[in-house]
Parts: sequence; structure tokens; C-alpha cells
Amino acid sequence: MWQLYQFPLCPFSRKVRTLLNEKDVGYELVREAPWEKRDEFVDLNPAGQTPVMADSARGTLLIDSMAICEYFEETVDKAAMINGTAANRAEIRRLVAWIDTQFYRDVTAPLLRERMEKRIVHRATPDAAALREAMKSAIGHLDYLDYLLDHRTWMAGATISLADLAAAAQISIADYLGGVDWKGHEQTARWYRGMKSRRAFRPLLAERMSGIEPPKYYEDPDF
Ligand SMILES: N[C@@H](CCC(=O)N[C@@H](CS)C(=O)NCC(=O)O)C(=O)O
Repeated sequence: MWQLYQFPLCPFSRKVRTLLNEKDVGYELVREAPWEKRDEFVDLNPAGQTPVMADSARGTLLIDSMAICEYFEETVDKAAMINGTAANRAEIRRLVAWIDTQFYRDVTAPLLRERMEKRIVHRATPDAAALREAMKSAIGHLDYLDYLLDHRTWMAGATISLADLAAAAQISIADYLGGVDWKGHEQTARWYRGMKSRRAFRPLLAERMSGIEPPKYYEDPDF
């Protein structure tokens, strides 16, 4: 059985979990707080980051969310998420890279730092200016997603792909942490309602990080 080392608000683990659920790959969750830098975990992944997947029966260890997603895309036929022509696949990878680097750097990471890490690790109050900056970046990035969805049904084209899973993963964490103002983002909100209704994604929305409550509408597919 695969074991997935993660914590409930890790967006990269959410991307991986949604892919595994879409593909009906079984796994069990191992709660890992990367900020604790547990020796056994750093032995598994010297980068000390989640997600990590391990299957001791097979002797397989997978590290880094994109490497993990590519592994299951190559080994499980069901629900292909990097599909289409070479150009389609390049567009999917471009968007996943943009979401996992830019959206994470500008929006999800500062929200996690201010609203989760400061509370749990440092017992400090969030920096209001950093929160405002992250929320402003979220508006700019959602404007770009609105633009994409004006021209396409899904983020990268006509069918659902890893780009949608990556975007839903990051947006759901930003939303949990109160960093998304949905006003004026009807295209992205419509798309996100569809993502929230998916069997593969719903269970993630039910999870909570203790001591940090999401907004009331967070789980509602008709928010
Ligand atoms: N490129 C990595 C990024 C993973 C990542 O940044 N994970 C965060 C949690 S969401 C982490 O472990 N941060 C702790 C650290 O960087 O020390 C991936 O896609 O898996």
C-alpha cells in the first residue's frame, strides 16, 4: 500500500491526492509537519518537503509532487491528466509550473506563513501588510485564470488535466485561509464549483487543520 506523507493544508499534496483519487489509486495518509524537520522524514527526503510517497513492499520512494504525478500518469492508464498532442501536453505542463511556482510564491505560501505557520510554529500574529499583498496577488492571478476560462472549458484546453488539479489545490488552500475574494471572478468561480463537486476532490475539503477554521462557504459547491 502506498503511504503519502502530507499535512491537510499542503497544496502540493492536494494536487497529488486529487490525481490519485481520479485514478482510483489506493493510499494511506501519514501526517507529516515538514516544519518539525523530523529526522526520519529528512532521511526519506533530504529536502524536508511534503509530499513524499513510499511503498515499502515495492521498495519505491517518490519525491516532489510533479515527479509523483508523472509517475502515476505513466503507470496508471485511467483518467489521463497529461494528455492530447505534444502541444497540449506542453500547455498543461506550462500551467502546472505557473500555478506551482508563481501562484504558490505570491499567494499560497505567504498565506500559509502568516495564517498557519506563525500561529502553529511561532505563536506570532500575522503581518497585515503581507496578507494584503497576498490577497492582491490572488486577484491578479485569478484575473489571468478568468481570461483562460473565457477561451477554454478547462484550464489547459477542452478536457480536464493536471493543470485543473494543480489550480484547484492551490486555490482551495488560499480559500481555506481566507485569501480569495471571489467577487468579479465569475469564470474561475464557475470552474471551481465544478472542481468542488468532483468525487476526487470533495474529501479534501472536509479536512481541517486544528486551530484554523476556514470561512463558512469553503466546502459549499454552490458558494
Ligand atoms: N516542489 C515541491 C514543493 C513542495 C513544498 O514546497 N512543500 C511545502 C509544504 S506545502 C514544504 O514542505 N515546505 C517546507 C520546506 O520547504 O521546508 C513539490 O512540488 O513537491
